[in-house]
Amino acid sequence: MNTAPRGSRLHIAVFGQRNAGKSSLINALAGQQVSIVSPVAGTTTDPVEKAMELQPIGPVLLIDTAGLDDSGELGALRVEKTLRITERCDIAVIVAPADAWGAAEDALVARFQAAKVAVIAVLNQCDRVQPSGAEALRARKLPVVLTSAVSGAGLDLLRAALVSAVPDGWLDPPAIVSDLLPPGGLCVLVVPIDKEAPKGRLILPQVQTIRDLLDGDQTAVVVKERELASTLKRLGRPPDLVVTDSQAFLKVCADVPEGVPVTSFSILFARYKGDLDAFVAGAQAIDRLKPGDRVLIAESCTHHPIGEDIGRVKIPRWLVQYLGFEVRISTYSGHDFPADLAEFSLAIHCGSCTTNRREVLARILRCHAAGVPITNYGVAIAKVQGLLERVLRPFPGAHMTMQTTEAQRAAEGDADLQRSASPPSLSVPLRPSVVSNPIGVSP
Ligand SMILES: Nc1nc2c(ncn2[C@@H]2O[C@H](COP(=O)(O)OP(=O)(O)O)[C@@H](O)[C@H]2O)c(=O)[nH]1
Ligand code: SF4
Ligand SMILES: [Mg+2]
Repeated sequence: MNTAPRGSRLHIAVFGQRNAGKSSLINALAGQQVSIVSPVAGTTTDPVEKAMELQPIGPVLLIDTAGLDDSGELGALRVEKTLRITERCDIAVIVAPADAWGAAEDALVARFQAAKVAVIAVLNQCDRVQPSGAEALRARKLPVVLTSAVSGAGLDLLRAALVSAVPDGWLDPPAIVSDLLPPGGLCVLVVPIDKEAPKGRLILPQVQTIRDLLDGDQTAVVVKERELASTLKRLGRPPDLVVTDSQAFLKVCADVPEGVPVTSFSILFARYKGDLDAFVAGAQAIDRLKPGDRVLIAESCTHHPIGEDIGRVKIPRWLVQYLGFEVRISTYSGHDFPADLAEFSLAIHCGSCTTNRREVLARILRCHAAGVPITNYGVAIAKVQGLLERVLRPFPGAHMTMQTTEAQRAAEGDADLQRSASPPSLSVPLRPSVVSNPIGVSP
């Protein structure tokens, strides 16, 4: 991806006074020495640009700038050069030492807001100084992140804030399904029509999947689960892929020959709306839950729960059946995601059919920042039904994540046995990624 042209990269520029820690933050974000860090004020003179892949956003251009308090004739020229970047940056990160946000930073915010550039306020050096002024900035609707470029604290939250600030259209999702089939491929879609299905129509993820297949010049055959076996016989050749509603996994996996790839709408949308890898790693953390642990069930909308609601009834029930003990479930709906995530041992997110990829990615990063594994409904259902391996086969990367986490778990299990100790606490390798679709819930 480093071959992406500069113009098609998201431009993220870091501004602030000299010695605020701009270069240190850029280096910490990039994970490498992009810019020279020094206590000598004015070390960064001309803007330094680094084209890189910043997960989960993709190709970005990080721009480090000279301090805006540079003095003298040369300093004035540098300031002018720095300010010219205003015209071409997509996100402005304004950095100040955590106790020193002042009028100069406010003036910068005003400048970027007038230019309709997204702004993030960073109070840096939190390891050294007590932060002040964060609430006042938040009250002005500015995203504020507390960081230490030295210890790395707050960097995940800064990444989450960057994802939230990404302008529409930048986080282009991958294809829904068409890239998993050869040209002219044949896909069978299994759509249960039960009492939870909306009257007279299909739900959005099903419609979007059909449309994606048509856009890919592929063939979609849509059946209910009861007609699946007879339809497979009549097709004349095995389909390239079978996609089912997660709630029909068990029957569909039994009816489809072992050699035919199977997955679910939820898993397709886990990839499309976010990061399938992260959700797989998160689902594996179900095996680490202990009695009484707190599990967050997060829904993106405040739909009216009907019947055996998936988030409130079915998933909690399946989870307890799988674990063999009770956990404490808290459900959050809509845009309020809990501020304090640290009390949870796992988050299970809904399919997010009504929200965008950006929000889901930001939530994943916030969970990761708090050390909380996150998965989603579809991946969690496959996990507790023992079908994760089969439904991940079409996704080699996510399949490998599953195998790696299982091997780690097995190694930990061996160590536990040897020590005869209690199970280890959560330590799932978390990589940024994300979501799925509504299962039995109409969007
Ligand atoms: N303690 C502490 N020092 C920092 C932090 N960020 C930067 N520094 C130090 O502050 C000085 C200036 O940092 P630099 O990144 O060059 O600042 P810039 O002028 O804004 O680019 C260097 O000595 C850094 O090591 C931080 O978060 N904590
Ligand atoms: S999957 Fe869709 S309908 Fe269900 S809670 Fe999430 S956003 Fe709402
Ligand atoms: Mg610098």
